[in-house]
Amino acid sequence: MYQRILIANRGEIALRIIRACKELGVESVIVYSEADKGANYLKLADQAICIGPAIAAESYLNIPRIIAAAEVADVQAIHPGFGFLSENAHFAEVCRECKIEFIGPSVESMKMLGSKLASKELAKKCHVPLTPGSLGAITNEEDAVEVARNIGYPVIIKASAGGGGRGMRVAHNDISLRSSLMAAQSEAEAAFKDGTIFIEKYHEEPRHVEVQILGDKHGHVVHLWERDCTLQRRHQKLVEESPCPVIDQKTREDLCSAAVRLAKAAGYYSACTVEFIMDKDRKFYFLEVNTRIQVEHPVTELVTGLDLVRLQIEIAGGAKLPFTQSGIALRGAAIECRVYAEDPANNFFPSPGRITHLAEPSGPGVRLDSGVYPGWTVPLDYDPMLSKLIVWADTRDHAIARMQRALGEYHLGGIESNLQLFKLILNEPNFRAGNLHTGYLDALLKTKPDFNPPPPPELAALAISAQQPPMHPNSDPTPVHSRWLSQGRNEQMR
Ligand code: MV4
Repeated sequence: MYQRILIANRGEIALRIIRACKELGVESVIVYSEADKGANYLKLADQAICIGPAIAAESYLNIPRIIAAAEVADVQAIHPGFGFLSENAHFAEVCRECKIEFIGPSVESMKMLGSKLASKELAKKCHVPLTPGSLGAITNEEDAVEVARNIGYPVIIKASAGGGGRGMRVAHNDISLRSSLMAAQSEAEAAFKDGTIFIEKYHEEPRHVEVQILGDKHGHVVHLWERDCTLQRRHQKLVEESPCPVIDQKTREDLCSAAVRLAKAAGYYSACTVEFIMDKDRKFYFLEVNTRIQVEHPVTELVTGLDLVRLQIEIAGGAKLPFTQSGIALRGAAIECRVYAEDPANNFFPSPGRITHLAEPSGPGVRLDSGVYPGWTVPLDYDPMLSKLIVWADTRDHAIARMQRALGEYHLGGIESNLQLFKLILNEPNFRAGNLHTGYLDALLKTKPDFNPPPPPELAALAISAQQPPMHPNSDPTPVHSRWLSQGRNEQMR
């Protein structure tokens, strides 16, 4: 096992990794930016090194500074967490050149799975169900129209290098397809320095279901069952759960074994997530692979009893998986709510500032992964996620009751948060019935006056409706405020 590792991240995931290190008897070195100098988790690490100013490009995304810290502290490995450098194959390559282990997959699997087209090609080879579409890049309008007519409208244009919904456009006919193509291409070129695009049949009102995978460096790959992450808003997940409440055991086994086939074919080691879309007929279609530990990993930890971060560190050090597939049980139900410092009553605008009061939930089956404390000032510079409240119970109904109880114990003062929104969601008959799709929350909020900001007086005077147009993946999914924070968004950041 390593003597010492460096954690190249911040907030609750940094603390999560420090905790895994302590349990492993590994020393932890945490890096931090000037914005995080007062963070409480810094004291829990064995060493803390300031790597630069608040702006992520000069701290958490700055490869030379992170490598310099790793060399000064003489660590053997770096855990990147999620967001920031976690899916940056160049960073993994630099680590390799510096003889520092990157706690994650190989550079080669990161590069391959980072391309949606390459991963779709691999998925096809191993008989993982794919959405009908152009198998390969679309390079001209005529090919696009031919593919679209063959698969039938509506279609979706996606960037091969994109992720988390960025750069997607929906077209309902030849005209809108033709007019969207160029824009999609140049957007992708600008955002990812890769203008490669492809076309797929567009699924309306799907569910988002993903499979947790673990592989070791000896060729063993297992799944840790699935998570349902359908409840989201503008590609920001809000509630995740395991198991998916609407699939039978046969569908579950098919889904999970498809994900294992793909990870095996990619020669994958460490943790990854294979994402699928599920349509109304409960048929699933491969979307993409996330080659990092995800925000919602605790949901899987609670239903399997495993420690994913510990396993990532052990696998990086060359350990064999300590179990086989038949030893991984799926027990009970777990739900996670992501608590953000943002105001649902004001268009989910970030609400940074000082936390003046904090009461945290606890008790049976409750886990709180939090990066904040009373007196902490939530910086504007990064993703405004404060904590994750995760509960486990023997059944989904009991887990919902437990989450409601825990939410009732949770109080945050001094800043706005989305805690009240979760209370509303957990009371909704459709949520309780597991009756969800990716547009569910937007549709629900439109029916709740408390969650629709009143129009500013000058607009009200002009009688402009406060109602928003329906959200389509072709409109810019990034809320205005997070475009200001472009470099700092966790998870979605690449
Ligand atoms: C789709 C889709 C419908 N049809 N692909 C969004 C994130 C990116 N990973 C893929 N996404 C989608 N791909 C086809 N062929 C709808 C979405 C989508 C979505 C997917 C998962 C979770 C939330 C979503 C919200 C809007 C659109």
